[in-house]
Amino acid sequence: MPKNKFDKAAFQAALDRRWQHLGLQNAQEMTPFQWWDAVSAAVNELIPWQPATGKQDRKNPRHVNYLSMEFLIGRLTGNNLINLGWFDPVKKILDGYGINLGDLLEQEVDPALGNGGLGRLAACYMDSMATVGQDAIGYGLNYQYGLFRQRFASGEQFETPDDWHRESYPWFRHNPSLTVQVGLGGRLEKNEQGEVNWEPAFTLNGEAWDLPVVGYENGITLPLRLWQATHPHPFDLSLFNDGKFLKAEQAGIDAAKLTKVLYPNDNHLEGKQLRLMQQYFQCACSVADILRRHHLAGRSIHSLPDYEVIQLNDTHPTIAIPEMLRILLDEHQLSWQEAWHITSRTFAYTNHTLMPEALERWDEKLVRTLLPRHYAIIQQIDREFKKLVQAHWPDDEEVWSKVAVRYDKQIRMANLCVVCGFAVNGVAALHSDLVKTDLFPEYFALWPQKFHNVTNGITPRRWLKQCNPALAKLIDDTIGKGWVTRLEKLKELEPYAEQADFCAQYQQIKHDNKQKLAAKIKQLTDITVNPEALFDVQIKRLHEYKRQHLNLLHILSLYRQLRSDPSLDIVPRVVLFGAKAAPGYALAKNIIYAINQLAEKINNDPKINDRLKVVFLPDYRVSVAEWMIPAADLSEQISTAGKEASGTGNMKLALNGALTIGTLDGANVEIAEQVGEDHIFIFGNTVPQVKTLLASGYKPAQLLKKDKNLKALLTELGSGLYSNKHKHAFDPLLQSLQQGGDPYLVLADFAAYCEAQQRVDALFRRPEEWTHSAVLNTARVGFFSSDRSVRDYQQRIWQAKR
Ligand code: 26Q
Repeated sequence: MPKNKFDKAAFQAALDRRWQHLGLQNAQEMTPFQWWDAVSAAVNELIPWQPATGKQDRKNPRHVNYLSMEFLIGRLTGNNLINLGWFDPVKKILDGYGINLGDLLEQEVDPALGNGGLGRLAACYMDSMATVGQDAIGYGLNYQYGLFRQRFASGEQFETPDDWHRESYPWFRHNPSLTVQVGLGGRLEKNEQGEVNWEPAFTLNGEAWDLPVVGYENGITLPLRLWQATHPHPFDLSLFNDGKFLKAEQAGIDAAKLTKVLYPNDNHLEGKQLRLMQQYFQCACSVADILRRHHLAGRSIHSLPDYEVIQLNDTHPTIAIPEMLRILLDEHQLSWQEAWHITSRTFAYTNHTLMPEALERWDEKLVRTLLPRHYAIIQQIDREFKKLVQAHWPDDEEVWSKVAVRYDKQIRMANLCVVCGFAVNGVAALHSDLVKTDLFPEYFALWPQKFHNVTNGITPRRWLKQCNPALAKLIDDTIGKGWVTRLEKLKELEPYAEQADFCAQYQQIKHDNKQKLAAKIKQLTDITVNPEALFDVQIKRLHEYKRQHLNLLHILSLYRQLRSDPSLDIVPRVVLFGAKAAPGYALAKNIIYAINQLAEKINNDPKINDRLKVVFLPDYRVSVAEWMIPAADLSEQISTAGKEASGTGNMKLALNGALTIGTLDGANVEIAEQVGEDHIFIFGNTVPQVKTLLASGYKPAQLLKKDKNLKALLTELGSGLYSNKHKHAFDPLLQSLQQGGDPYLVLADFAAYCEAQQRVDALFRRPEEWTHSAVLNTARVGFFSSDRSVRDYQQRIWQAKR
């Protein structure tokens, strides 16, 4: 039973106030967008904004502060209605006005306050913390522009700003009493007592804008607090009086710049000053807010780690650590030992990547200029830590060069996290092992007990109940509704995989979902696809390590086979892509261009008929994922082994009954364990094989000499056939695979990938067997619920004995 009773009269009154406020005569005069706005605002008014328990108890003593530069929450209205248990009553009221709730929900612009996996994970974890009753708050930034919008022109990606209109988003609550002041720049001064004093050059305001995170039918709502930068004064009167007019006004303009735009990089760092300023702003506001709440509860600063844990979503909010030390040292006047004791028991760090180019390092000079006090504190951390390293590895410069926090005039944020935090975790079993053995072996030798694994998860509310209502209903009718909060209950579906009647219904739902997606594809791209075909889906950020170009080579290979043998019997396929490339990532953009050009050729080749279609859906985002995932037959998870920390799209697709074609990378390994090797298509070099290949001097040229077919594919790509005779159109892509040494082993895995695709083709011809496997996928991936991940965090990290 829903714990939030729906008050029909109160909802009706709140709704009426909305159209009255617009100066209309009645509700019917509202536009579809105004309807969405009115319903959302009305519901927001009625949500009891209560924390999980309101109080901390012995069983659940630590409050979680989830710090992340990204929260990719997706549309909120439908999700909140479902979690409140109000979807059906609201639908009924709207039916009375002739308004379709489903259509109304399509009016919402996705709040795209994240890039990809890491941001979406933060959103799933907020949903799960609210649902399992973990008291928590999410801290992030309220960007004016979310991740850029993508469109294609002549096959190329173009970006436009994503103004999602945060100023009129109906789910926000702004609380001016929580405004925080944040200093930046300036210098350190010593006072008469010899104490250091930081005199910032300027100060900004951080305003708190809260979004409700509604637990599933349990009466709990947690805040997601997004900080927005504003200027404390319209302009600086003292500068104005000094005659520095322009400078006086500049301060106000600059302040708002800070939370203007989300950096569009994913698994790649950009050492820009503005990014560091964003990070510090987010951390300073959040730490101040955590301490404000702690003091308000009347607790001693020394008890902070008993009540609060700060979970860092990757290294992006690392500067919160020296910020905490600074406040304890300079404002609370604690000794270094006391401040360290508190801080080092409060912070925990989640690592999301092993790739060196993605590990954050900041120029010492930049940190010193922007944050002189923090720089001095980091120096001291490094000095203290050096004593420990010296004791373990006396005079070993090689070890020090790896574990130092400051080295080569750079500050290494991951090292800072490991040295200062009480816990470090990877995001899938394989990844967490590699964190210990490859990334941080010395730290692991020093502190083995700090290292953990928490395999990622996804919320079944959004990624099954909301996006695939027909399948959710079939499951409800078969095993009851308990799965929504106990996803491991899906196991009870296993026997139904043997029942023809259930499988027929399951298959019909997949078919209907494919038909709906086909209609969307037609509407968005004007391409007609056949819902009977195999829907082969790769959706994720565009990155070389994710190897969308491996998929591309397979498509090209199929196309050549179909051309040379027009009667070739292959299973009809629609290959679907969704991906954004970082605007500065030329090679990734070239891969998009190549896929689009190839698609254009294949889709318009009359000889191919309906046997192969390629569709790159533009502007991939959470709402597009919600259309694509329920309609997928095949899930492409084909990263170079060892590179994808976990992946979470792999979990969403398997849950919705897509079979995975994938490498033994990230969480694919655990998915294969859960679903069983007969129900997944595993291929390619494993982590040890990848290491051996790269160490033994892998040369793509040698491989191409032997594999004439593969060579012919590359030659055809460079022939101008797909690029209006421009032979150099795909040079970046072709060069990286050849002269560039093929660093992600695309060519090395190509043959195995094609062989696995043939296994896919063979199984899809046997629809009963395919559906049997699909049902078993749904039944066996309950482990990947983010509710389970959150409980793992509780047991291993947040509530573990200290
Ligand atoms: C860093 C510095 C400056 C600018 C941008 C960044 C930046 C931003 C975003 C660096 C990395 C990211 C995002 C990383 C990410 O999404 N990682 C993914 O996290 C998922 C959740 O754990 C995993 O499933 C994926 O495997 C991992 O790639």
